[in-house]
Amino acid sequence: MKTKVVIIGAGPSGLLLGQLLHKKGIDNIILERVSPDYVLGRIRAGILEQGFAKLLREAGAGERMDEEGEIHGGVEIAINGERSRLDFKKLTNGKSVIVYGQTELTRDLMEARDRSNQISYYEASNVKPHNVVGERPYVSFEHQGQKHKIQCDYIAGCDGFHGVSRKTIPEECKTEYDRVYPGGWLGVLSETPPVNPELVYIRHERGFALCSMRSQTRSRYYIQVGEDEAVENWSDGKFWQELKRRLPDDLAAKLVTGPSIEKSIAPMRSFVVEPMQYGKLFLLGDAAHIVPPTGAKGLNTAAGDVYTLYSILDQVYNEGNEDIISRYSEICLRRVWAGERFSWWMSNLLHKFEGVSDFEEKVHSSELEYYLATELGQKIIAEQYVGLAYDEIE
Ligand code: RFL
Ligand code: PHB
Repeated sequence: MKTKVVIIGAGPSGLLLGQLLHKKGIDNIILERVSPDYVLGRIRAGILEQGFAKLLREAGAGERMDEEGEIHGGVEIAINGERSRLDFKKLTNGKSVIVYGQTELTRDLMEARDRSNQISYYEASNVKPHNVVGERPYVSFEHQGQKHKIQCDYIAGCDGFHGVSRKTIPEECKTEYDRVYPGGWLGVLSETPPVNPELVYIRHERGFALCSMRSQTRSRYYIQVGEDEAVENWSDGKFWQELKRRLPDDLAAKLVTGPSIEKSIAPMRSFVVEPMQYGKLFLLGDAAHIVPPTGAKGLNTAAGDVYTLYSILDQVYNEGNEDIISRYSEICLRRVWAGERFSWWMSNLLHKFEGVSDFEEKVHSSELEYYLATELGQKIIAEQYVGLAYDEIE
């Protein structure tokens, strides 16, 4: 087999890249380790920046998001029971975010791919990139008991944090920056109306909480839990009780509870690999960087990588400009580190982590109050939350 670009991984990064390249006449093949249903079963991101929404439309997969996604013009932050609203329209010159689940947009991208007749292999095992620094890169894999080999010009590693692509880069050719936070987020999805029309991020002495949603009838709530917590220890009743204790009183009184339809613990980690490119292999999304979920930046930063690689490959194939290839990592990393910094900052200010002294807790609380009390401070948070503009690639 032969194609221009082999894409490893059919998460949002791989599927979005595949569609955008296809629209520019650049053939590609996607190789995914698990089945489509397994990919769709992962309940993850919910907040899309405008840049992401634009790319999804460009990929021909934005129709349902535009119909069903909710535009949010603000977000709330509560500190020990006191609520403040960040008005995006006012603070960011009319920008907003869209509430539309990762599961839904992944489904839309899968359907767009089916319509495009580009090849995808699901349940592909032993996927392995070869010759990535040579003239003739190829990818080998197994599918339904048969061995295959695809020759290509470039390989896009969109295979998430545990994928094979990053591991292909020799240790001496990469630097990894890593920070693991103690504990994680216990999330519950339920068929209940959201407690507030907009998201509420909560700093509380018992730990962080977040009220989010997928629609007006489906809520997504999170509470920060300690390092050795397991989902099995959390009955629905115990989850709702703990959430209520962390909510401001007026929200606790309004909270509608119900059976969970999904419950999982997400770890909190900051991670970046540099560079994000090795020969003809490019890393995108979670394969190259991870953020704690607090700033809603994971998927959105992945979209920044997709935008950069797609713009570069468009210039390579459609304008004959090959020089631009070597700039991929440098262009991405500027945006990546901005997202890392924001997520790290939001996480530290909103969570209660083991090992942080009472003094530091007071300082965090005061810092957050200071930002929320001034328009300038609110602007700094709002501008980063709605997302920085993509760099022009030229
Ligand atoms: P994914 O989604 O992990 O997809 C990678 C795909 O690669 C496949 N794969 C392989 N395929 C072939 N061969 C191999 N050897 C392979 N190894 C792996 C995997 O099966 C998988 O299908 O990475 P991608 O596409 O880069 O997408 C990244 C996003 O999923 C992630 O950044 C976000 O979900 C992070 N995130 C959020 N991001 C936001 O922008 N806004 C949010 O509101 C937000 N909320 C969240 C989140 C992540 C969470 N969790 C669970 C970590 C909330 C949570 C709870
Ligand atoms: C979500 O709805 O899953 C969500 C929203 C905002 C975040 C993280 C997750 O910061």
